[in-house]
Amino acid sequence: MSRDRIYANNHDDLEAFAFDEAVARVFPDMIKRSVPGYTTIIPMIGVITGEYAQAGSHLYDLGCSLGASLLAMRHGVREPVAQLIGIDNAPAMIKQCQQYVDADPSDVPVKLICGDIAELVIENASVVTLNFTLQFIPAEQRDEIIQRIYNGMRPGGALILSEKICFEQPEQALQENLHWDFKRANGYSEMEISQKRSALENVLIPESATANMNRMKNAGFSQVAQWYQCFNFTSFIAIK
Ligand code: GEK
Repeated sequence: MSRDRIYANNHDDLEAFAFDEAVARVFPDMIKRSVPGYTTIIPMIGVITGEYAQAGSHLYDLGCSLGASLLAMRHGVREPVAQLIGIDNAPAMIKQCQQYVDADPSDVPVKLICGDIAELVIENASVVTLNFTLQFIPAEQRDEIIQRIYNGMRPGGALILSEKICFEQPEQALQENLHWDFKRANGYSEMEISQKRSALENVLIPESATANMNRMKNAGFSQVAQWYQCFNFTSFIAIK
C-alpha cells in the first residue's frame, strides 16, 4: 500500500483538496491514518448489510472511492440480492475500484458508475451506504439526497451514514485536538496536518450529529441511531 505523503512538503500554492490520481494512489493509507474509527466502521458495514439486505433488492454505496465499504457490503450479504451499485464522481477512484472488484471473488453482481450521486436513480434499495461522502456534498443539496434515498428504499431497509461532525465549543476543541493527536500517532507531521486542514476547508463541511439525525428523521426514517463515534467521526443507521 503506497504511503500518503501528499502534504509532506511545503505547498506554496495550496490547492483545494480533490480526489485525483495522486489521492487515488495513496487513498487506503490516507483514509486509515486520517479517519479515527474507519477500520472499525468498514467491517461493521458488512455486518449491518448482512442484517438488512433483502432478496431481490438493490444495495448502493454512494461515494464508493476504491471500494472498501462496497466490498464489505458485498461480503456481508446473506440474501440473493439483485445488484450492488457503487458510484463515485472521481474517475481515478472508479478506475481503481473496478480493478479491486474484478479481483474480488464473489457471486454478488456489482455495477460501478462514474457519476454524480445527485443524478443517480435510487430504487428498490434495502441497504444504502454513505461512508464519509455526504460531508463533501454542498450542504444545500443534502436534504434532497437523503429524501431521494428514503423514497427509493424498501420498508425495513437501512441507510448507513458516516460523517465527520462538529460540536459546540468547548467540545469542538476537545474532539478536534484528539483527532490531530490521532493523526500525529499515525505518523503525520505538523505540516501535513495543517496543510491538509487548509486544503479541506470549504471542501469538507461537517454538520452536528443532531443536524444529521434530524435530516434523516425529517426524510421519514422511522428509527435513527448513532451506532458509533470516535472523536469527531461518527456513523448513524436509519431504518425506513
Ligand atoms: C470508503 N466510502 O472507503 N457524487 C459521487 N461521488 C462523490 C460526490 C458526488 N457528488 N462527492 C464526493 N464523492 C469510501 C470513502 S471518500 C471519504 C469515501 C473521504 C466521492 C469522492 O470522489 C470520494 O471518492 C468519496 O466521495 C468520499 O468507505 O475521503 O474522507
